[in-house]
Amino acid sequence: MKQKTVMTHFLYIALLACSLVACSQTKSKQEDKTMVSQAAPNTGTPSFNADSAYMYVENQVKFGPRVPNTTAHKACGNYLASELRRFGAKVYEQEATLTAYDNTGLEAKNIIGSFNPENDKRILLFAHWDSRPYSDHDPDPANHRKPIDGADDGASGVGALLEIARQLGQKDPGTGVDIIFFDAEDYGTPEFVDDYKPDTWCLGTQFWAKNPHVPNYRADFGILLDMVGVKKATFFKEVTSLRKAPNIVELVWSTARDLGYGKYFINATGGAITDDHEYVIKGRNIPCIDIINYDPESDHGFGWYWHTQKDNMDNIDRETLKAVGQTVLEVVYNRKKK
Ligand code: AHN
Ligand code: ZN
Repeated sequence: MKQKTVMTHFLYIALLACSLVACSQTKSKQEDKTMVSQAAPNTGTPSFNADSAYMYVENQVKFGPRVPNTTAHKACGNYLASELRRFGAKVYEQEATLTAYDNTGLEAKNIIGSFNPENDKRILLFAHWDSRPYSDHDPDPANHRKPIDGADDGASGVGALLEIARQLGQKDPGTGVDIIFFDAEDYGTPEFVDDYKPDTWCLGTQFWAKNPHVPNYRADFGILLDMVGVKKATFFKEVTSLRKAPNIVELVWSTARDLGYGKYFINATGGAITDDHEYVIKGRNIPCIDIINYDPESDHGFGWYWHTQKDNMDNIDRETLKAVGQTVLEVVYNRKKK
């Protein structure tokens, strides 16, 4: 802050000197101030490429369901780490055997890509990359034990973040950014086995919160992208996010509105959702929000396709990916203003 003030004064003095020495016309203080503020980096946000994000979603789905302990899961995990590396991130692959609700040992991998790793001002962006081994909300009970494509539930958040990572590699955002793809979020107790058990979900996040990839990991705030790719998605202000990070909710929703994405980012409260952000908040004391497609009309709060065989590429829409991706990019590149 202090440094910024000094810099601003320096610029101001330089501009003033320039206008007095080099130019014959005298400039008022007001004009010089305007010039300084025009030089501020608020127009430098790159354009989020929705075609590119769509391709990253599609590429994940093409592996098949990314269920832990399958070859599709392993291959996709390697793909995600290599993409982050290609974009210039410092990549950590955190492997662990995590215990599922039914005692299955899950060979899980959290994938972390750090940009500007030495900067202690940091933003954490995250999504889960695994897909659910069950379709326990499918209208046809014969499908309940089938894994889902997880085009929206899993691949969409990761696809948007890969495009953000690509942009970060091309233009320095001037802040530290960590992108984490968490594993084993969606292996929670299926409805045909037992009632809802929160701690059987988000296993990768729970592990990372206790064992961060760097000791004493800190970020100023975090943003979770969960189910951010379907046509006509609606993002309501989620209750835990509002309680724990109200200023980040306001920042993100007002940024979206200013960019013209108000039809996606609804100015109303949604439900309280147990999701990866909750464990990052609790475990690391980092204020986090969840951008998640929420349907107040449905009985479970999520989209009609949620945890069914219909969560596939047919529902993925570039315009929704753009709304979310551009909004998050704007927040990252404009953080000096806030
Ligand atoms: C529940 O299952 C209620 N938690 C929402 C987290 C989730 C599951 N996100 C995607 N799949
Ligand atoms: Zn899910």
